[in-house]
Amino acid sequence: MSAFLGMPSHRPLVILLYPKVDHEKDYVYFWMPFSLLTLAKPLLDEGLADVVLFDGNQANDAAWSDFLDEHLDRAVCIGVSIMTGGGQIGHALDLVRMAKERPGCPPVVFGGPHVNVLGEQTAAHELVDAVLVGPGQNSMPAFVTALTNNTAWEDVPGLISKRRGELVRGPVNPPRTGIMGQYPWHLLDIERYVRDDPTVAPRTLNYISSQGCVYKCQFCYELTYQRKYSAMAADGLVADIDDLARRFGLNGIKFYDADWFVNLKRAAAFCEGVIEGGLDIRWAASINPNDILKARRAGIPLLKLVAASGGSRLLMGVESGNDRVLRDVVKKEVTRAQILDVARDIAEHGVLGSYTFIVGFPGESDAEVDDTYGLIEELRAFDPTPETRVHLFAPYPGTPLYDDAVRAGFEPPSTLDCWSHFDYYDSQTPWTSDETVRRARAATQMRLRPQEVGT
Ligand code: B12
Repeated sequence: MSAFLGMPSHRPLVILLYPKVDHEKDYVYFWMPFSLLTLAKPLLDEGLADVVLFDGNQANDAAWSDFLDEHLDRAVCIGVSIMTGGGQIGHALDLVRMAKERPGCPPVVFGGPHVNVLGEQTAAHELVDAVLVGPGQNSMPAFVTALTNNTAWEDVPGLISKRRGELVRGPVNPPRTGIMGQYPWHLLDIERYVRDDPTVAPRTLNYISSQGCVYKCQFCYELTYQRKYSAMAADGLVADIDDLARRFGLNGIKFYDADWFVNLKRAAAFCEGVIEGGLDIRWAASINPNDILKARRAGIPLLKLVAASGGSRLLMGVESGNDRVLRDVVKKEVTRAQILDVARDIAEHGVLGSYTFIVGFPGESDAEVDDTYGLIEELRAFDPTPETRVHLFAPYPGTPLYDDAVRAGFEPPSTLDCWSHFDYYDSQTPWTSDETVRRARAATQMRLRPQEVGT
């Protein structure tokens, strides 16, 4: 019996928790937690559980306490999503502690980007009953089934758990993700996530249409997907965006895929679908410079289609203006000259380019950093004037440059508690000077209202 006739549901309840991310000062862009929507979808679609979702970016600790009063009795587990940095791990542990202090708290399972690279270390924490490494679309339904059927956790893909002081492991959870789109929007109060984004549109919502990336940037977490890329097909994506826009009165979509343009045929078909379907939206997405070069070689008029379908902003990780750093350190597979060429092309199509850079790579010389600032100057001469944002190199666990950073003297946190307050916006590497930090901040110029900073 469902809650449909006013009767209580007899399905088990899964609590999903997205702990708060501490933003930079005045950061405005927190968005719908797709990490959890993607987990909720198969649980609901397969009728395995009812789901309630708590977003710590929208509600405080007191609200979590009320939420536990209301739901904890019925819950079979609490699923928590964590990424490294932004203080999210600290907030996760605080909220889980509050739950664990209550009688009858069900198992707490952690997943998400941090777990995907530091699963064992996370599982070792006293407040963590299990972690599920890899895409949760695969593992969460199996975990909930094991809980409700009272069967062994060891069969759950990606599982790491403690038993009598030892870590127990499930089978490998492959990095390809599968199910995406038509998310259970009713779990969120969507209106609270709509943003007036000056680079997109007054009523903009975020969206994720793919997972994984095919490039090899040596600092990037996406390498954990082992270049296995999963994406929604263009027609389903257009339909889902159309449905969202109608339901919630949206006129902007900001795609937060790692690289929205990996599949160029899909990208082109999406643009055509938006044009043919007469969707009145503006949209923004991330792109790798190589995507534009590949589209040219394939004869796909990519930027023309982007502009014609309402694409207003392209976010591109440029990383460096120095060819040695691009080639040997980042493995960006593109030269400075090619970057200037594609950026000019973007501007000529009337699309806002938003370029991000990284300074402070291990072994990077001052002259190489100067090349990056020189490139920023050149890019800012284009019309429309691009946004530029300079990040400090941050060593992310699981990436090749993390190991280089450790060899160069970076001392990583060694426990989940130590990661709790790790903040990538402060310099974390001993070779990065205050002057490097100051210069990076000064070169960050975004097209936002005063005092706002976003991505
Ligand atoms: C949106 C976003 C944000 C938002 C916050 C989230 C929000 N809701 O508002 C904002 C913009 C605030 C943000 C901030 C930061 N972010 Co961010 N962010 C993203 C982004 C672009 C999308 C996240 C998303 O929805 N992904 C889609 C979902 C489906 O993927 P997922 O989260 O990985 O979830 C899957 C699995 O991990 C797993 N899973 C996730 N949770 C759980 C939970 C359970 C229980 C289980 C079983 C499984 C599971 O299953 C999911 C489905 O497959 C990702 C990049 C990306 N495209 O993923 C980066 C990313 C998550 N961010 C990252 C980082 C590091 C940050 C920062 C901490 C640092 C920075 N410089 O950007 C900042 C902090 C800001 C600050 N200090 O000011 C990294 C995390 C790397 C890591 N090792 O943890 C990512 C992966 C970007 C990257 N490639 O480096 N971020």
